[in-house]
Amino acid sequence: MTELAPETRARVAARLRDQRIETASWAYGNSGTRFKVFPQEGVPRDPYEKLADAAVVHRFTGVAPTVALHIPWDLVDDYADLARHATELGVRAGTINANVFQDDDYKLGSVTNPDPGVRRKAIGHLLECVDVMDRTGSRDLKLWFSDGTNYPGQDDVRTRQDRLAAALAETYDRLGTHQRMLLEYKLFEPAFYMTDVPDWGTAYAHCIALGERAQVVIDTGHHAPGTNIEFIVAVLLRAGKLGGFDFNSRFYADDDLMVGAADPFQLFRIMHEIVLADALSGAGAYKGIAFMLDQCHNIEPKIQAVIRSVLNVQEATAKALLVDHDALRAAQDAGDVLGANEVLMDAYNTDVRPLLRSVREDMGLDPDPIGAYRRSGYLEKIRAERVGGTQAGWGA
Ligand code: RM4
Ligand code: MN
Repeated sequence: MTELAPETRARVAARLRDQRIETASWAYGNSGTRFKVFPQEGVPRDPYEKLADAAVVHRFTGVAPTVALHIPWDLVDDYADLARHATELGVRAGTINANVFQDDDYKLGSVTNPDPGVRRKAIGHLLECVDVMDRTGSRDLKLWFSDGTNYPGQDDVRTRQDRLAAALAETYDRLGTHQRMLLEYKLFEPAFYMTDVPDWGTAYAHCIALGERAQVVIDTGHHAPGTNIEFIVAVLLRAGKLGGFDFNSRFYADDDLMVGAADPFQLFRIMHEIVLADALSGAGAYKGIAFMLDQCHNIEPKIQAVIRSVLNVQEATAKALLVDHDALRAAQDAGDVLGANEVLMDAYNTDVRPLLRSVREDMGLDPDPIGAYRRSGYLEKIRAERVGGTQAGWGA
């Protein structure tokens, strides 16, 4: 690699220092597939311990100060106390994720259920999540609906859209002026025939109807294979409707593997669109895009996997920041197909690890977060300490 020009290095380093990545509380708990959950030693027993693990990720990476919570998996009596605990650990509660997919009542849907009583219950939960946000100081409410049908004719598509719109409107109206609603879409699963919010277009249409503070969230695992996700990123950015990401990677369906593991090039292409639009940090033209991890570490050590994921996002971002925009635009304007592609590939093929190591040193961090974490003995400590009780998982 040719040496980076000092001004390029300084520009990229400054952006990397300012980048923020939110980790998810459920990544620290036990998880698995519908076939088996393999419990791990040292897994948190409650949201307080999840926050402690998240704080460790932040301690070693320096860029992960917030933690997304999932209600009711992270149910506590006193959210103000939980928020205080987070502050003491050096982190903060981030996005609040609603859960209207695990009660028996939701067999035929939550906010789209044919039964008005079930719809009321689901909306009640969404409103409660806004109460939680008020207490934790969270900015974003993230909504993912498992709603859908398994058989043609099972329910009326347009009526279900009406029910969804009504529920979203009631929840949106409850938000404070500083709070946002992030609407997530997913192609299929658990519904197999029709999903009520299957794609970005549907999410976008609902967000447009709701207003400015309703935004689309892109979970990278929620598309059909081969979908050009960076195109969706670009279109939503242009419309001012990209609220955030749930990062993860997938080989087949919604695999929830570590971001950047399956397809680091796709992650680079996504971050390239973000950098092009000056949307990387709140200071840019686009304020407040949430860069979140939504992953499950079923067989690998969880905290280390979250650290790895943060580093993967940083590496993709660093490469995206190295794209020479002037050269790219010149090649594009000249119709130089291969030249333009080469500009992009040059950046992608740069080894940014030395740059990131020095950025971490500048931040007073160990240049090797994974090595530092392993040497810290934290895993051995929690394995010894967290004995007894019920480990956190998807039910708790
Ligand atoms: C869903 C969706 C949500 C996440 C849950 C755990 O598939 O991606 O964002 O909160 O899973
Ligand atoms: Mn998600």
